[in-house]
Amino acid sequence: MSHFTNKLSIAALLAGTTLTFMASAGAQELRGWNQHAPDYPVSTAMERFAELVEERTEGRITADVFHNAELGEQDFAIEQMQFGGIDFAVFNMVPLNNIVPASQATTLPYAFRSLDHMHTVMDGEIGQEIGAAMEEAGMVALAWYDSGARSFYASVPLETIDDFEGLKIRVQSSDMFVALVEALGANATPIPFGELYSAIQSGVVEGAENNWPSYEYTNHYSVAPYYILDEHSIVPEIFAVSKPVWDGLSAEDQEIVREAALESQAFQREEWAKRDEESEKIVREAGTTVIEVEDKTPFIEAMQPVYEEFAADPVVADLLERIQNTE
Ligand code: GTR
Repeated sequence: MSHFTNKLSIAALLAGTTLTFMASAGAQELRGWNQHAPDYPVSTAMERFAELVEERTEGRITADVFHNAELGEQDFAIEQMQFGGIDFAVFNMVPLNNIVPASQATTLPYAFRSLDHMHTVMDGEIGQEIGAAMEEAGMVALAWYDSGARSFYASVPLETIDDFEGLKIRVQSSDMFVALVEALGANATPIPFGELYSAIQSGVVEGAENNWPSYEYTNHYSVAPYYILDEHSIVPEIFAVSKPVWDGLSAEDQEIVREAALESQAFQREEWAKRDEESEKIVREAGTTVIEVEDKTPFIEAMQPVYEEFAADPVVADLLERIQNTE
């Protein structure tokens, strides 16, 4: 590097530092809650959102994502979001079940036929209506992330529906998921995600349910190496901004934030598809017993009581009917 360019780059560096300093001095800082490790598709997409927001507001708004549930477990984070203690987050729809009844239509077993079906529903009018219900509960829905299909796994052989009898299974805090597990003849125990590995290892529970990537990166497959692909729920995840925080943004910044969330959604879905495959491969290669379920009818039939209980709510019933009628 010549003396001249050297001097120039130092000048540029100094100018840049001053600019960054000026920008961050008056910047609004948003804190984002995230359940997962930094390389998980939800995490990298949230980081993408943060970059876009900072860039497009020219540093007026900065966004920091706290991974690995560093700001607290999911149920706590949901409460915080409702009054602005946390500014933005990505939540699974299941722990929202008890708070926003409309969310139940998206987590009822076998409500969505495929990931594509889920996308069509959530990206359309029904997704907007569910978003409006979320907003009444203090969270502005900006995008829907992927989370694959959830299936059961256990530390003991889990090969047919009969193996569920008497099994202790961890669920998220959702009355619907308690009912779903009980409909299979098992016992449900709500436990935070971060405590699940040791709960399985120490025998507090024998099983749980999740998608390939969560089953894989938490190493649950090493303590619960029987995975039965019943694929009971294709659950979307919500990218939301806390309503009090959202209301404090200018219309221009709201637009930037909304657009950034939607772009992060497209990125997340691509990353999800890749990670889903990779995780499945890792788990299978590790020697996990994976049971394919060719005919899901026994599971669908066993879960009917869940429909009777939760689709009795007229809001859920109406959403569900329209979900099922969406091509
Ligand atoms: C994951 C989801 C997390 C959390 C977790 C769980 O699939 O991405 O937000 O809900 O499941 O089971 O607690």
